[in-house]
Amino acid sequence: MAGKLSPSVMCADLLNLSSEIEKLDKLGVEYLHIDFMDNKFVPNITFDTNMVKSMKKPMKNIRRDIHIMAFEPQQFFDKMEIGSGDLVSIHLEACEDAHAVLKDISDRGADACLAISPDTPVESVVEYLDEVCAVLLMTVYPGFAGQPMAPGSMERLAELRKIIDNSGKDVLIEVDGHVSWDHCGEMRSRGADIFVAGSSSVYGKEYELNEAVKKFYSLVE
Ligand code: S6P
Ligand code: MG
Repeated sequence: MAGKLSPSVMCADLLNLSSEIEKLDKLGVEYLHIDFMDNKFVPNITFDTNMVKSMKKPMKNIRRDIHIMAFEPQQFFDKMEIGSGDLVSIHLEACEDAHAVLKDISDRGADACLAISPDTPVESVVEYLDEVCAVLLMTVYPGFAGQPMAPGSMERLAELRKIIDNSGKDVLIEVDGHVSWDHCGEMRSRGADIFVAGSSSVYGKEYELNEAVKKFYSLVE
């Protein structure tokens, strides 16, 4: 399977959100990465639940990839209208019972994904592998775009790939944080499947969006 792209909408032109989403959709990009923050689990706020819901409107084929950086994530699911077609990540560190939250996501028809922050051991995902479509490996500390990669991230990615492959489960790895032009190819060869692209790649200043997307796919084939 070729690498899939999930551009991070917090890095897009937020005053023209609808056309930004339409552009990505027309380019055939698989996912739109939507960072939702509660200003408690992480010290920042991006979109409210209503905006996360509204982002569905301009979408034809692209799918929401909702990354919830918040305590008690279940409280937001109804308002975001989570359902079929969505990929939804919740943080292991933010849930009292991550099994129950992942089940809630799956029961709504969405694809469940477990996110882990850079200080959480990769082995901690093992008991959830039956319940998820993907693991989101944070390669920066959650909360902000434009950060350097957290030390040890490449090694953690290879280790996570090994753990998943040894389990025999069909679980994808999504990488999020400084997935730069320089890093994305190596991340692909270390086993990443879905790439969150932000200010260090497709939303950098060097290329038009269509050129940037093409270049990204060529690096993660
Ligand atoms: C960070 C968030 C990420 C960022 C992404 C931005 O809390 O989860 O999804 O939006 O990392 O990309 P970059 O290339 O600026 O790191
Ligand atoms: Mg994110």
